[in-house]
Amino acid sequence: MRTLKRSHAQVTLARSLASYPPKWAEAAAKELKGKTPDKLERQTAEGITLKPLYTDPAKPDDVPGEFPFTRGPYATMYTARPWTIRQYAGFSTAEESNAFYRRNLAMGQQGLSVAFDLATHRGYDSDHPRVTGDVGMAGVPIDTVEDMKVLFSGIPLEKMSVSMTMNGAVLPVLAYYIVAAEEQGVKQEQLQGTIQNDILKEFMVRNTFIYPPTPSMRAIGDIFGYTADYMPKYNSISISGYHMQEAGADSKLELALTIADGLEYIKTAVDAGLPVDKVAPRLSFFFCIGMNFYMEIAKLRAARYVWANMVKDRFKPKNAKSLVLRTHCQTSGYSLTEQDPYNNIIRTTIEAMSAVMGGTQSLHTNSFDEFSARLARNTQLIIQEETQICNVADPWGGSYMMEELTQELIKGAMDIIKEADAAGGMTKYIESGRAKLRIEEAATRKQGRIDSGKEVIVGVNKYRLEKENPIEVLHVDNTAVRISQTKGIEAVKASRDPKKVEECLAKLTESASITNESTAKGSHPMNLLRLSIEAARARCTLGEISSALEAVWGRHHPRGSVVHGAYGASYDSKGQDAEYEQVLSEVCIAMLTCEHSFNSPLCVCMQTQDGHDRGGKVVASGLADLGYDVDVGPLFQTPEEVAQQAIDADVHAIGVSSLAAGHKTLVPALIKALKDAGAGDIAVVAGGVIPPADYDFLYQAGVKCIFGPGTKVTKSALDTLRAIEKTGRKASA
Ligand code: MLC
Ligand code: 5AD
Repeated sequence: MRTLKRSHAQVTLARSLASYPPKWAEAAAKELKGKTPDKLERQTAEGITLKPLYTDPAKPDDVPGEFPFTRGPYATMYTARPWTIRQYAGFSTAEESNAFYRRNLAMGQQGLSVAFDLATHRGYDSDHPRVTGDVGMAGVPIDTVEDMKVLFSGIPLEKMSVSMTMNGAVLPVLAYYIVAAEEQGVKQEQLQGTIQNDILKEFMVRNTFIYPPTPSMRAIGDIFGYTADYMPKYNSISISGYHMQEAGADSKLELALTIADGLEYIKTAVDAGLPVDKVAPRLSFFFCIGMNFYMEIAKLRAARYVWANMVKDRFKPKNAKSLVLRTHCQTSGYSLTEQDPYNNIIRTTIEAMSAVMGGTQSLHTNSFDEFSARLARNTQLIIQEETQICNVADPWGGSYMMEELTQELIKGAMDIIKEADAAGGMTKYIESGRAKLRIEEAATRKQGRIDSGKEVIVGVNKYRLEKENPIEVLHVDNTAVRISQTKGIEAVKASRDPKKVEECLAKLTESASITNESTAKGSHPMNLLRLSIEAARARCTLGEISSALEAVWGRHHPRGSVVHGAYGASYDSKGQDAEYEQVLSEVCIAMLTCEHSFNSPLCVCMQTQDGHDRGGKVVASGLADLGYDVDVGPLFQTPEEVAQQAIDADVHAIGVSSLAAGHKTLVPALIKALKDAGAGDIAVVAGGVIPPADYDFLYQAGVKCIFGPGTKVTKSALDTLRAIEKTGRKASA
């Protein structure tokens, strides 16, 4: 009987091999653990057989799961296992976020993805005075390992794959995760998941760094080393282009800079003495999927091709897994609109389709507002379970258009990567400011195209509703969260062994102080993740661990800048630009009249830990083209610091950009600080993601204008001018 059965299996395999390219059929059978790929064929209601793969007989090697992986990282792709539905979330407290995760997992979500608040990102405990407005707002606060234990309470970490979006405070956060699992009885080698750990893009776009680039890369190298040794199922990084597109990069730029970052990370690991095959198989990627439907599919295909080829050429790995680009995708937040917000459900669905057709491994879907979690999740479940989309791998392969777009992106990305190489690699390219500038130029051009109507956004610059219906948004009581976190910190501090704490922190400082030069002289630093794990066990707080490193590494302070000419250039001499010219001339006349003689009339600032600076910078650049003299404040200031800087620069107005929900605390504090310093006549205007329900509160507090998402820069320019005129503030001599 046994012989008969085997021969039947052999016959089926032979039949499969005959109907599919043999290399693919063999790889597919392996992924299916012996099952033959013909089992993946589906009969449709029409009586047609849908095959798991369609190929060009002239190109038998052009299949998913084979080098260069253009068609997908796995042979069978979703026909055997669909992507992971991994919704990104975190808010208020660890208890509330934990309850939210558990509800979602019960309803079909498949993996977790943690959003931390900005205080945690930037290495501050919740009781630190710099982060008053940020605690619990755009993510969950984690001060000690006790918070992390609550976050995952009742969630078996040996089974659940968890992504954590953490870059700046990556050492304490990963250490807390490992220790929280340990105290659940889960071993390090069982942990599966991903830490974002991608600091290079933070310096270009996301801004939640703590330390300067060089020591930040040391921390990453230590995490690579530790996870390669002890956490074989854990993805040590998620190399992100997502935030580049969110900051305004087009798909080609996003693709190129992300791959270039990835190459830089492998180089860092190899330079630190780690073999490429130890690190590369556990690098993962993260792309943004916007509304350019075909281009986004081509981008994922091109990314896999470029990565496989470049890693092969540069690092000559032996393990084929080192060449495979696996990625998470998130639908674009930037493409969503405040106006006519139900359109966002449609946008997200279309973007999710691109991500899936491009072959993503994991996906987060936004929905009509950030927190309508059920619709967002169901968008993915419907694609997975109702549409039959999962039944074919790389369905776009072989399309004339898609193949050509893929090739175009490959070529374009290679050119940009060459430019980064010529600068000496990504770290140097970023340090030169060129990478950031390229993104800011692209962002400013895009804003110009939208404001001038060349790029249509339904409900915003075309088909706009006469009247919007108000939408309820989640309100987090920031003060209550801060008080409860502070109590938690006090309780942990009261229960721990202070001597042990001191020892752990001293070891971190000592290891951080050992530089490359001292290593060359024979002094080898202890691995920083290992030391952070010991500190986590001893109940050191996140702020303490971060400060122990900051003591030697210092904090990184970026400089603000504006892009000149890109906004104005998007307006042409026909049609819409009458408005542009009018605003420009009004501002220029105001600049020339003595009464409002503007020395430095406007300061655009981003307060406390809110690092989302695309909006603020694009508006600043647009205003500069429109005749304003703009001073962009540094990131991460307290309201009092912003007030002082504005007074020192003798500005007429301050534009506050807010994206992380701190406006209700921070903007009134700024107005008070101005009044206290006798500068209450400086006009404060605000922009960014501010729910209309908060507008009255802010007007009451003294804000002169509020510019929500979708406001044309020309309008902001004119309204701000009127506000300045009303204050009657004169420039000092
Ligand atoms: C998958 N598998 C298959 C298969 N497909 N096996 C056989 N046949 C197939 N067709 C196997 C894999 O080999 C793997 O096992 C396992 O199934 C899981 O598949 P995966 O492809 O690794 O998926 P997943 O575990 O979901 O990992 C996806 C990932 C990872 C590699 C992209 O890095 C990830 O989950 N990233 C998420 C990042 C994220 O959520 N970021 C949010 C950022 S939000 P094995 O054994 O090989 O592992 C943000 C916003 C902000 O940043 O700014 O705040
Ligand atoms: N919860 C859910 N989604 C979030 N995002 C940011 N913070 C959170 C959070 N706490 C998403 C938004 C944003 C993108 C950067 O990540 O979609 O646009």
